[in-house]
Amino acid sequence: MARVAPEIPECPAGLDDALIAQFHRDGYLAFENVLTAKEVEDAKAALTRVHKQLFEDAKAGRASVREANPKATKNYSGMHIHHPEDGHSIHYEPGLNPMDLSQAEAEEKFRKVHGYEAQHPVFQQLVEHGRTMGFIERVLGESAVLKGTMALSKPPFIGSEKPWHQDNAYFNWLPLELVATVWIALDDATIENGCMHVLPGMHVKGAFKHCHTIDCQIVPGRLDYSDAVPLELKAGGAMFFSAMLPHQTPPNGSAGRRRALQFQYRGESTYEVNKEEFGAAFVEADGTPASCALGERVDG
Ligand SMILES: O=C(O)CCC(=O)C(=O)O
Repeated sequence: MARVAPEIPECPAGLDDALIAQFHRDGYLAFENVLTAKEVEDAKAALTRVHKQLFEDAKAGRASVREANPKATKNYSGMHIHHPEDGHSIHYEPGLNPMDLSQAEAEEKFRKVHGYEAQHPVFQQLVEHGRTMGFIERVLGESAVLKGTMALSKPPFIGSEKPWHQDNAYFNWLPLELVATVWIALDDATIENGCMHVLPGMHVKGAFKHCHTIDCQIVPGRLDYSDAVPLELKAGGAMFFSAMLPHQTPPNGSAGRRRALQFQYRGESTYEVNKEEFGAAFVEADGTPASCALGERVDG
């Protein structure tokens, strides 16, 4: 795997035709200073606030604390706190019970917060920001609809790997090309602490079969990862990528946290289909079903 991270350009005021063409060629764009230092600090404080509220709701019995499904793969085997009314949730690293920890300790050990956009005005603004949704609308070529939000954290030393995958493998919206994600670094993201890695240009090669190993991931041996590019971003830097682009993040081997916000969007002309219909569209060149919903369990 290539280990040299390219220099990332400053965020432009807008995306011109050359940058749009670059997105379609490479499957992604990455810029530094997409968010200001203040926007990053506000987002980190809002994330702490959302975690604290849900943690306190769980302590008071207003939110449910759930063990993972015993059949879950490693990356989904940690405990969850789930809000019963709007469904936003926190998912922790495996092997710990957040209720045994202080709020601050638990916050340091979460792995994902899902569906938080309505929980804080800072997030309500960020998901509609000209440099998040605005840029996505430029690369999709039409108005965008927010599909989902995640906050992704890799706790120091235990933050786990997110294996190679295509985001569309998890979804069910068509056409496949009209779904894209913004990933925003809230801490400096480095190779050591688990920055994004991508395979430039591979978004045009169609779907790759996914299976369930430690996560829902591209079947080992399907792709050559020697051309993978690590995208180190300073806090406030962001990448915009096609839901067809294979990407991955390594474990956090450092003593610091690696937090990121991820907003997933679909073009307004996209339409939702059921698992079977999506399974028939998200296939490899020879028709092999490739989505997570149709992926088998492969222990490895
Ligand atoms: O932030 C990360 O570690 C990886 C996020 C990601 O690729 C995903 O959740 O689809």
